[in-house]
Amino acid sequence: MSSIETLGPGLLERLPAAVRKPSYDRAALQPGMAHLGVGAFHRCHQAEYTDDLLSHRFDRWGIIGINIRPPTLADTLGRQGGLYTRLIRENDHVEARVIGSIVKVVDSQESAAPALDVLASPDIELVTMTVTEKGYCHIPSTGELDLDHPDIVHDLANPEAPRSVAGILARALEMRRAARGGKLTLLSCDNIPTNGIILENVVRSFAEWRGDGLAEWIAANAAFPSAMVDRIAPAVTRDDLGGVEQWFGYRDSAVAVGEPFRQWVIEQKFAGRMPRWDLAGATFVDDVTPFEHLKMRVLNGAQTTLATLGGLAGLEHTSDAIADPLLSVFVRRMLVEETLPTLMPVPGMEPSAYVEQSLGRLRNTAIRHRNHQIATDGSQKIVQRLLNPIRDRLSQGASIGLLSVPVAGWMAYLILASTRFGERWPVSDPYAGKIAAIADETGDDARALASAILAIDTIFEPGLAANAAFRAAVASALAKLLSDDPMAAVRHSLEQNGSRG
Ligand code: CS2
Repeated sequence: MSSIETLGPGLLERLPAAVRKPSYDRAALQPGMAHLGVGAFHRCHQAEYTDDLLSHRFDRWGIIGINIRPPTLADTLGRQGGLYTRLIRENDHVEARVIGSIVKVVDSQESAAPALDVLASPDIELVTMTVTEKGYCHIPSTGELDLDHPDIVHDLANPEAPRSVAGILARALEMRRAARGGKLTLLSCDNIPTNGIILENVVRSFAEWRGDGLAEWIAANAAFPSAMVDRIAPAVTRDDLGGVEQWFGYRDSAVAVGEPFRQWVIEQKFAGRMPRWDLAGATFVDDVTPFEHLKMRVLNGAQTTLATLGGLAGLEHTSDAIADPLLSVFVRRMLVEETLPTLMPVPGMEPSAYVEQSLGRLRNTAIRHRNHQIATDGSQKIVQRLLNPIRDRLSQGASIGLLSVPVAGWMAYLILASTRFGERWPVSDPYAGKIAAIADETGDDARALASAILAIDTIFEPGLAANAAFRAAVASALAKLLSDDPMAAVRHSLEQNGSRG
């Protein structure tokens, strides 16, 4: 192997001119916050905003990055002193920058103890997290803590050695109370609706169960703001790592790649001191809801639609799916005709311009976002992306013929992964086993399959599942999606739901 140098503090002063480096005194940076879930998204989003803020106004806001699930961090970010290259890519354009805001990483996959040490420390005033939708162990249709979840069952029995995010945070807060520690803001950066409320729900449920006034102490000493976060940052590939080596001549095993667009809207509800991310382009508001609906229903709704339908059509990436003329027409019409009318006014944003901007972002061919990656954990995503707008449409007495197709697409995607339907692809979704069992028992009658899946009330709220128009639209689309010509479902729905604009 060649003797290419690896990125680390020693290389900072010798980086090629094309790579921007932190403009503040990184060696002087002290930790003030912790982040749970140091994946590609965190490295392209919160850590970059923090890096921007530090160059603007240096303060004690270094990040301690913690992973409580794989992958481990010690051999990648850890070995590089927390430094990594963040690439912004758009078609042929590449912009590189080394981000310095992560000062330390902690692996806590085997036991919660290392994470708890950090979270309970008085230096830490804020905990941010990207732990994926399913990381909250909540019931998607209600937002309540899922008391049957194996990690929750475990943590309720072993509260001092927790495994779940909720269990770890409740324990950390308990340790802070015992140490007479300071107040803590806990900021979820995951794509679940009212993410602050859900986080607060799951932590409070734990604390109430623990008793001894912990829930009251948390209510007085912690804050759980909601936030809308946005930047497309797919899982990093070998090519991305190779690119840095080839273009810039050093090795970096913690590269992150994102698109140019980024947005962060944060509810102004803090327990104490907060990083002034508003100076770095984030927005602090009183109510995140309109922003969150816009983003989850338009951008994320389009992604899930293209991922499931594109996946069924054998297309690999979002950009391949949106380059398909039929899927491109479908997704725009679905958003404009059915999704937009469900949105509340968003200060400073024109919804149809937002749709065009979002579709433009999805066409970026340099962002290799795999349809299978986006389809992962679809059961945790479809409520906020598709089912909530469908529910709103039904309550307005309006059509849902287009939005129902990707719901059937999600069903077909998991059904076709079952043994009975030929294990078309490997899937990862907490409901994959349940849907495979339904497929095995029910066989290939689409109406019966749709009916059995719609009966899962932790995903489909019973009022919605009982709606005749919704049931018929899903069953009809599902029959076609399971046939040899899955795109017939898309063509048919476009014909049936004549354009009104
Ligand atoms: C994607 C999101 O994988 C997924 O579910 O839809 O990660 C999406 O790229 C981000 O929410 C964009 O901000």
